[in-house]
Amino acid sequence: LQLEEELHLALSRDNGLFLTYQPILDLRNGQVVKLEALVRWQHPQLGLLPPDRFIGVAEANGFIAELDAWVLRRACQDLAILAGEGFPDLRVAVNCSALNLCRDDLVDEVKHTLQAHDIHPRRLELEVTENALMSNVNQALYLLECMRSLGLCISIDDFGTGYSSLAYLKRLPLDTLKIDRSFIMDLPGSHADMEIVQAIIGMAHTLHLQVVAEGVESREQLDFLKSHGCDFIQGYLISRPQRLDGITDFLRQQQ
Ligand code: G
Ligand code: G
Ligand code: MN
Ligand code: NA
Repeated sequence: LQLEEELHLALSRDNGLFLTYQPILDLRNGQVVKLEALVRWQHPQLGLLPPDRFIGVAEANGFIAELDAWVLRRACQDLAILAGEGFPDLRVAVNCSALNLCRDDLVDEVKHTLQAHDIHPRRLELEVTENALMSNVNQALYLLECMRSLGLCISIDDFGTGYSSLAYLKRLPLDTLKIDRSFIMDLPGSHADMEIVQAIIGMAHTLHLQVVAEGVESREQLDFLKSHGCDFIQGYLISRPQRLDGITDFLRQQQ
């Protein structure tokens, strides 16, 4: 079988794909307030595959909508489990492929999935990359307005690596901006990155966006980000992405 056939089978049989979650920490109170869902594929021969190995395959073969729908359903199931485990306010952010932004049934799908699992829309967030938003601003604007009226929050992901126009960024109904890991990596040694990160935080706050720094691996990075007003951090310093049971253990230890 070709990789795309195996992936489609894994998806339709719900066999082999699973979600990991990475905590996002609020720097103001030191609490984990949100998790990012990151999909993985345990392939029978190839072993554990990261999304970079198969998201593109799903996109190229016409079933990325199915894959992201699977992720959404699983994330909603897990949100219900988390509430039952004593974390009713914890939120989950899921990644949304650029291709899905063009689907006119996306809003209905999100709405129905939330309803089916009895999840408050406030607990779900969509992460969309900068380029996905900017490649069709009018479409993105319409979709985000719909999502916003459902009650979802929207993040702009991998910020700084794409080609955002500030004029558009100002118009889009976004809640959160995630600074790409590449700008965080060399903090606090790189003078250029220190300036860039400060500028992004300032700009985001001017636009009334909250800021997440991605890929935080050291205490020095945390301290720098905190002292420059960054709102949230995500990265190996806090936790690697883990399966739900690992994450619930982690959350209990944090309490
Ligand atoms: O977990 P990892 O760092 O390997 O993820 C790499 C990239 O894969 C992430 O930046 C993210 O954009 C993408 N990704 C992870 N999970 C999903 C998902 O469920 N759907 C989509 N469309 N992309 C995902
Ligand atoms: O959606 P996005 O492309 O931003 O996904 C984040 C990716 O970054 C995931 O693949 C995740 O595994 C990875 N990641 C998360 N935290 C860290 C970190 O601290 N260091 C590194 N190198 N990668 C990270
Ligand atoms: Mn992301
Ligand atoms: Na990112």
